[in-house]
Amino acid sequence: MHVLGHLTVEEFLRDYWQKKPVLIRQAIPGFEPLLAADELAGLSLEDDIESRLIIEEGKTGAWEVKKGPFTESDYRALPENKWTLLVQAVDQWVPEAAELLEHFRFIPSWRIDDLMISYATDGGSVGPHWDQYDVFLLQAEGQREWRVGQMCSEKSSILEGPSVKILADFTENERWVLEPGDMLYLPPGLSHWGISQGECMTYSIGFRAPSTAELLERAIDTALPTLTEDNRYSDASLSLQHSPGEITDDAAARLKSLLVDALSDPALLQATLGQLMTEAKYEEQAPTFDTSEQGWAETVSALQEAEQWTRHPQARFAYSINDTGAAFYCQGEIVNLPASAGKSLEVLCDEASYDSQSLIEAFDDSHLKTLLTSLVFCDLIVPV
Ligand SMILES: [Mn+2]
Repeated sequence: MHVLGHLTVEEFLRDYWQKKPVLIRQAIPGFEPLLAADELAGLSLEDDIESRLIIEEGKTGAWEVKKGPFTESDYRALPENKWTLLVQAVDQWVPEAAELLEHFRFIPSWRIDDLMISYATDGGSVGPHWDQYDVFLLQAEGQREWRVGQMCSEKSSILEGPSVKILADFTENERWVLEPGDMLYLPPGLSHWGISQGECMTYSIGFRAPSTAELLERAIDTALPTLTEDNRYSDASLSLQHSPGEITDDAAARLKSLLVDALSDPALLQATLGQLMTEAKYEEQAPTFDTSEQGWAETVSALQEAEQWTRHPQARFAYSINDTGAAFYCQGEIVNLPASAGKSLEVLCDEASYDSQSLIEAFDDSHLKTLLTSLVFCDLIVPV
């Protein structure tokens, strides 16, 4: 399904992605909500599910935030209106929500974070704010008015007091009322303010982008084992400098090229992204990747118990291919494989589900058999 309405994927990527907002009327014509408001509230009672209630005029002041899990009495204590329930990672609990995310694979799948659902009563909003991440806001039920304003950064001033970040200043540039099926894309940093008109539900398809600090830390961790005492600062091009105590621009340039060299191997850089971006959203709940001791015969018979298999809803897969071989990434781990594994890894990472017989036939090399065995016995792929 194409969810970009009047835009082609190429136009969207060229003109809007990470650049500017775009409203897509009837991105999903006739869209029906995947779950009812009381079912969403039901999810927020569960211990494993991340949820928040935001009350505009709360008992502890403006923009009171409560963290779930909630109880029925939390709901009974709410005011009549101007409150919002946010439930994170609904795709990990509701298969239809995971299917909805499949339509956003025109962006690399390892960039997708989760599907958050917000339910708001009349006038409900989480205030004018901005996020570090790209988001598609799909109106699922009822109407919400979205106002977008200025670009923001960590320097933008935030109201003191509330534990949600509410912008001290919001300069409105545009506003739209979204109907069910309409979708608004917002790039990172753009201030926005969505106010419910009556009861409404909005689905946020959010993306993950690691910070430079996280990436650098991970890249260094990956590079360190490859370095020896022979890798060292050198200055064979040294010329006489006026002041012996000065650390010159030339010295800085030598250091720069040394650091770039240490971090420039494409396999190292792919592994940095692959490991970081496949970390589970909730590591304490998600299955972990481990090498299984089971044999291939056990794997085949386990796979044959169901016709169709799919990724565990909390599993994150990605892969890379370069001159030295292929690598599979899962739950923050890396498995190095021969380049010939590329086709099988593509199926594993890109297909929404797998036919068990085709999997068995495609994973016909010893490395791939070991990988598939681990995925089956670690519950990283599961029967549909
Ligand atoms: Mn937001």
